[in-house]
Amino acid sequence: MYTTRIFSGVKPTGHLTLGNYLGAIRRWVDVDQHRSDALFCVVDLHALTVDHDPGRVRRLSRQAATLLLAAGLEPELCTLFVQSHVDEHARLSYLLECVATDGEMRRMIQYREKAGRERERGGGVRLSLLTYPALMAADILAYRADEVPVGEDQRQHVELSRDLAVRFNQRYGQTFTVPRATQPTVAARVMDLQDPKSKMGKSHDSGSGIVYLLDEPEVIEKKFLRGVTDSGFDVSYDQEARPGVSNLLEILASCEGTTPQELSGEFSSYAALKRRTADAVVQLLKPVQERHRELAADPGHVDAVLRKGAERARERAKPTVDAAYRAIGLLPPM
Ligand code: AQP
Repeated sequence: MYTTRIFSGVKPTGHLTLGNYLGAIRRWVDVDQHRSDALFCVVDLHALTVDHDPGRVRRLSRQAATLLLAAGLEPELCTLFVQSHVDEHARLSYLLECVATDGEMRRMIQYREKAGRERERGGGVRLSLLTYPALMAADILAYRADEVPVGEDQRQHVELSRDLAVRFNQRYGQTFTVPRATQPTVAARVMDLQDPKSKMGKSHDSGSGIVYLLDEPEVIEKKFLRGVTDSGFDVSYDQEARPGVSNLLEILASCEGTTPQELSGEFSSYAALKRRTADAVVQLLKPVQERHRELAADPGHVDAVLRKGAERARERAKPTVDAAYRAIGLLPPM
């Protein structure tokens, strides 16, 4: 019986990337599922906050679940499920919208960036993009999670979840655990290989700077070898002055279990650094890709894991969400 509970998730808005893997998934597999009551979720409702194709979201949801198993999540050790299969997320989200303010939602960096992108594309901005952090807070608070292992880009949303938990507890009585974000020491923010000032993001339009977990080895090599580096020749770690090289050093350090500072002295050229990083990533992803091929051939198994996972998740979330409904002043069903 573990005393720590962990919750985290991935959005099926695109194919999973090296950023998702190094920033989040690898820790879930190697550490978190072995030391806690851990829940991992394909957060499909979040994929509806931007322009989407229904069939694609369904395919990507299944692919994300299959990849999480291929990466090494074990259904005997953790709970893997799809967000929309557990009604408690949406039920609690509304209550948290009644606790949050529109000002704090509008301050979220991800909202401002994504709303900007949607406007550039000429589309409207969905209201759900603004309220997304309330749903994300519901994802976490429904399980009374203590820890939320995420990449750096999600820290602000976890901070908001903390604020909402504290505010709810103060106003309506102790209901939620106040969660905290955890992030890896290296590769908490993997950058785009073509634009090392921007995060490697799965829903970005151009794929040439984004390494996807299912990219063929030759494609991975090509992406690294063609990646943007910085002016000058020395291979030193300086995220401000040398973002391209520093990103490669972070990725390589994460693959090899060392630090970018330690690695920086080992290279006399950018080409050598690119080559070794490409090789390290290919090796790291090889077993995941092989296992993915096997699992993709057996969708019945993945469905069974998700069905069982949703049951377990529901059992955990319902008492807390019911308690929140009572605490906030809603009459229990007669
Ligand atoms: N580049 C990254 N470096 C480190 N960690 C990352 N994560 C995402 N990108 C990086 C972490 O992976 C987990 C799942 O991410 P997500 O599915 O919530 O979102 P996303 O991959 O950032 O993609 P989006 O939101 O669909 O769109 P874009 O592409 O616009 O960002 C999280 O823990 C996240 O921190």
